[in-house]
Amino acid sequence: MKQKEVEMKVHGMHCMGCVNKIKKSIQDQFVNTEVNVELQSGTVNVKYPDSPSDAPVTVSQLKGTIQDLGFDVMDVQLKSTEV
Ligand SMILES: [Cu+2]
Repeated sequence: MKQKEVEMKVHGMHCMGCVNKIKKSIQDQFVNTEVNVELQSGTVNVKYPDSPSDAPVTVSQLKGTIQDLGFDVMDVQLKSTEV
């Protein structure tokens, strides 16, 4: 199965409250995603299946979701992996 992985540098996260807010918001909107947030480095990592049958997740949507919560997205990396 193909999987896509988006890694973003996010500025403005200060505590676990911020972390959970981002996690919950992404997972509420995109059902098949796995979200990992590292507070120390400000890294948000999102993994999702790269299959046409699932509702597509786009990088700009992910970015928008985080920005709508009031955080800055500085750097975005998109990777494709086989799992
Ligand atoms: Cu916080």
